[in-house]
Amino acid sequence: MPTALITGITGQDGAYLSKFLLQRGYAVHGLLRRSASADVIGERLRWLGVLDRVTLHDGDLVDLSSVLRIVQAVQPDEVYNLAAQSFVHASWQQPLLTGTVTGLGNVIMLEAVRIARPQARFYQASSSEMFGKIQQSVQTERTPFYPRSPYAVAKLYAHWMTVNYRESFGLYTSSGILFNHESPLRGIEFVTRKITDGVARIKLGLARELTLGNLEAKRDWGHAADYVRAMWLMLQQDQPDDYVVATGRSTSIAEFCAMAFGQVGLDWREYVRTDAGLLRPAEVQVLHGDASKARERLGWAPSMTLEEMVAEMVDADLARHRARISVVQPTGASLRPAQA
Ligand code: NDP
Ligand code: GDR
Repeated sequence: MPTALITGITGQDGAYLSKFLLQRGYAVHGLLRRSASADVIGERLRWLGVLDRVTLHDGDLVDLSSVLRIVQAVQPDEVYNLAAQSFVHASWQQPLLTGTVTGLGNVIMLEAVRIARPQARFYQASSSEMFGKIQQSVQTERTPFYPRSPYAVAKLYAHWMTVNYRESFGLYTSSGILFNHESPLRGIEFVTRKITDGVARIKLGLARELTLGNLEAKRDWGHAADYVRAMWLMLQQDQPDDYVVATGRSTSIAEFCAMAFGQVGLDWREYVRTDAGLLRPAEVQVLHGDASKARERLGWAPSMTLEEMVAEMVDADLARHRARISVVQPTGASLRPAQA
């Protein structure tokens, strides 16, 4: 039975990847950082029905001793480094933490693998944010990077360290340059989930409006379940390499709003307000990926359309709020809108 170790197992991608690997007969282990809210930390894994099928190990990505001990004990065949401070907006308020976890954390993981399990195959969660102020209208593995946030700068450091460990030490390290991918398990601070949650609350009479920032920004959005498959495919190749993973379709926040509100028969323009306080100090205005290399070499293609994903996310948020209404008064704190 192959063994995988996932950092960031409690996040969106960690949960979907766990389910994917379990279905393929893997023993799945994950790094779990200590939280005062331990009772809710496994919610995504529970939602996918896999919480009791993964083995969680206490540790923190920025604590080499804990990571090293876990790699030594688990002896993984594959390591997926998904842990990060992943919210771009927060990275201007917490640049040092973001640099430490999102940047240096990757090298801590690489070191643990180099010392304790050098034959393991290593996946790094790189990001389309590294393209930032885009240098080519459609981005591929050969497009020059121009990061626009402390988050993207940290990811770029981690990306090049992953390449460097491959070239310096001959480790099997691959980096997936993944464009935005969403799902019903997306954190509520990210714009897609904030919108689908807002749609559900407005539809059910729990809120009157939704406040957003830049409506003109465009993203290339796919579904997380499709993108974790690409991560796994990368580690099944004979040689490690870097791959862009994207749908090739770029959509604005305003267009996403139109789709999500349209899903419940509402006109988004009647409900969406903008607040300059939600604009970013330096914005990534548009991202549009070309995943030809992943398609040709990995045989990867997305299986779900944006319309299908939006419908799934809106339906899931409607179901969540309906379930809460049945047990909580609508004025309860748990129903307050996200402020991200
Ligand atoms: P999430 O924000 O949902 O998950 C992040 C995970 O990292 C959580 O499990 C979190 O734990 C964990 N984590 C954060 N800090 C630490 C730490 N110090 N030690 C151990 N674990 C930690 O991210 P996603 O699942 O969306 O993304 C996965 C990875 O892919 C991230 O690295 C992200 O930057 C990257 N990425 C994501 C894209 C996307 O569109 N989703 C696109 C491109 C790259 P906890 O639950 O305790 O907070
Ligand atoms: P992003 O995702 O920064 O692309 O990073 P996010 O959903 O936060 O923002 C996407 C775009 O929407 C605009 N926007 C808003 N964003 C948020 N969060 N809240 C709002 O109210 C709002 N209004 C408009 C933003 O300005 C931006 O242009 C995600 C993360 O998953 C990263 O970890 C990952 O690396 C990249 O995707 C690829």
